[in-house]
Amino acid sequence: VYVTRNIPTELSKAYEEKFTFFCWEEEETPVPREELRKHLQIADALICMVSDSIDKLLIKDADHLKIIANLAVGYDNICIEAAKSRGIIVTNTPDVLTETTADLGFALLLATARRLIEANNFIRQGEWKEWSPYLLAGADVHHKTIGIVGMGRIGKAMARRAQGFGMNIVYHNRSRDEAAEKELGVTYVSFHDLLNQADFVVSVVPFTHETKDMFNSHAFQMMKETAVFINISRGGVVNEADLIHALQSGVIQAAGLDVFKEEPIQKNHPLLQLPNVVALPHIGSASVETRTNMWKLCLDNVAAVLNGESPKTPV
Ligand code: 8YV
Repeated sequence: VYVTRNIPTELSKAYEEKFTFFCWEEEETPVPREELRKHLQIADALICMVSDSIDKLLIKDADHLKIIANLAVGYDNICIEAAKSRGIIVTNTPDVLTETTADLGFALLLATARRLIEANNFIRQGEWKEWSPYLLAGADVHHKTIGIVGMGRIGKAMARRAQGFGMNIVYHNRSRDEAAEKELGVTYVSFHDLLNQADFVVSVVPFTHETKDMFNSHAFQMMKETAVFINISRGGVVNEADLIHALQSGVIQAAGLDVFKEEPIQKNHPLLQLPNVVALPHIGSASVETRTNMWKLCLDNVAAVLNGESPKTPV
């Protein structure tokens, strides 16, 4: 079993009698492609991350591979077609990370609206000289309209949190979800209407050919000038040049971003120079408990497939 990061030994221990684990041990650098290719020629199973691109060419040479277990719910980093054509099963880690990712999504929304990072920097830099009425005044969250783009598991978990804040909740999705409407009191609207109405536009869509660059200059133009854009899905759904322009020229008010087109994002990236951006290093599911559960699910899936059984969470 090849693992592109260090798997916690307390988790892999239970499987060591049956499987041999080879891990890429360097925390600071991703496994070089050639190294990965070499291992994939002999591996029966691969455990990988969103930052590993498992493309056609790698899969073509993976003669023994039976399963690619992604430590993520999103799987846009894997060429599913190539895996399918070779009969390699792909699994992901849905459900176990839903609530944790929605917690982070809401934290990012609150931090962006209420300017928490600016406020934290302000006080640490000794700039708090006196109290004034509009010092670091942000935007209210409670009772505003949230527009959730993507009413999947995480979208629904965001809606549950928004209910607690007394928010009006609109959503857009490929297809209408009447069960969610009943259960969560959310209203289906077109993408256009969502952008028009929402004070907070939250992207929770998977990255596909259809969602690529869906948040572009047209979309930002349709949003309110006071709108806050939150992205906890994938950087590829945003046209970043258009977002930078929208944030610089007051087309929208602020953005909270956990994901970027190129990750890791470089320190001098224009998005990181803007005061109205809160940026996080793709930590949506990064709680100790959830990361452990994600590893466990990956290992369960690998063990099932290598034992000739069906995995728990196939893509
Ligand atoms: C990643 C994510 O798994 O699940 C996803 O799709 O984006 C995250 O939860 C995480 O960054 C580790 O790869």
